[in-house]
Amino acid sequence: MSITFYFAPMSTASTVHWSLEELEIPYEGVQVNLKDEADKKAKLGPVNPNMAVPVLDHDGTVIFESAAIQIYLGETFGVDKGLYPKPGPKRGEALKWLVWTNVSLSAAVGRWLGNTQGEESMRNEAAGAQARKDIARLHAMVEANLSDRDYMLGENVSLVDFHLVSHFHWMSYCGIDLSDFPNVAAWVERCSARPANQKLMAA
Ligand SMILES: N[C@@H](CCC(=O)N[C@@H](CS)C(=O)NCC(=O)O)C(=O)O
Repeated sequence: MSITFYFAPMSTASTVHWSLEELEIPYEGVQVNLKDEADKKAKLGPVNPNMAVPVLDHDGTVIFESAAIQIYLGETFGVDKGLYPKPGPKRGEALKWLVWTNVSLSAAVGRWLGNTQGEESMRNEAAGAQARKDIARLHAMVEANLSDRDYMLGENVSLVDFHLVSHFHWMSYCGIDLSDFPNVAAWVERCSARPANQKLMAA
């Protein structure tokens, strides 16, 4: 079995990096310098026409898009390790939150960044303010989900937590604070303290 993982530090790839460490499966990491077009072309060109990290190559099956990779890792390795639900209602919940993270939450943060901190000529104050409101509403969804549980799917930690908390790390880096969301703040802290994340943060 061989897994090659294409990543860049402090990027969407961090979500998958965390899961690989938690799953304790051997992989070869290929670091891509996103600021170097030649490096990107050489490393990502053959595996991702979208020219972005993360990419996972598992025995020749190449997958891009972080949510798709998490789902693949979960189904392939996570069920046996207790980090992803078996098929059934909990699996449905896992899919819901993984897709929501990318399609709703990450997209709103992208809109907010583009309209407030992006290239000056592309900024739009009203669109930025709307995106920030959307982010708060989406945070409230996570806050409510965590009101009766320690982790997104219940009492057991899962790849969903690593994926979503990694996005919260990114949002914190972008200046989005959690003072109005105590359940989220406690959960981010709980998950971040895990040895796999601590190892990656120290690397
Ligand atoms: N929706 C994609 C986003 C992938 C993405 O945009 N990755 C960024 C890093 S966060 C990237 O590699 N961008 C290419 C570049 O900066 O040249 C995913 O979740 O995997």
